[in-house]
Amino acid sequence: MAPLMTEYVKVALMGSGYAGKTTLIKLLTDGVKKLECNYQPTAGMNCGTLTIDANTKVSLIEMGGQAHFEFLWPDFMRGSQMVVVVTESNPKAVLKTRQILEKYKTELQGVKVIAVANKQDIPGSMRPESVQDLLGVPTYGMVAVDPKERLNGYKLIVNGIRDMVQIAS
Ligand SMILES: Nc1nc2c(ncn2[C@@H]2O[C@H](COP(=O)(O)OP(=O)(O)OP(=O)(O)O)[C@@H](O)[C@H]2O)c(=O)[nH]1
Ligand SMILES: [Mg+2]
Repeated sequence: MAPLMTEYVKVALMGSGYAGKTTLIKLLTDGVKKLECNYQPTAGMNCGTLTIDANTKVSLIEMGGQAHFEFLWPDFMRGSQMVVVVTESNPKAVLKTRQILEKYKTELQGVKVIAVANKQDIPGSMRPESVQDLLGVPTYGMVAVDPKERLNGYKLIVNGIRDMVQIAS
């Protein structure tokens, strides 16, 4: 019998510091009931694994968002099959995220890109549709600190990679 190979899909999370990338990885990969709320900037990179089915796993790789780690981003982007841009949903943060997408458009060519409009629980947040208008990539609302959002986040990743791998439904 031929051995079944597990296929790893590399998905990179990018975006400014404080956007919620580490929180999103925890939401998706740990079985935790309550998510930590104290901010510890990610140094360099961080990763987690998401099991999709018997043959498919996703490596979620976070690129630390603080400016002094930005030199690492181009390599991570080019080595990924999908990039999820995580942004806070206030106008200032969204415009900053738009600049990031503009700056790295060459590296992102040929890479599937989606955006997560995170922290929708904060009053005055922009709606995902408005964030999408500014960013120009498919954008989904998220509250990464809310464990009830786990399934939404999972679906977002699975639907994003669906056209790249065979997923048992
Ligand atoms: N209110 C609210 N806070 C959130 C949400 N998601 C994350 N946070 C908080 O925002 C802060 C930053 O979250 P992180 O996940 O550490 O941000 P990051 O993108 O990994 O930051 P870097 O590692 O520096 O790039 C933490 O205090 C989180 O608890 C959310 O949906 N709502
Ligand atoms: Mg982080």
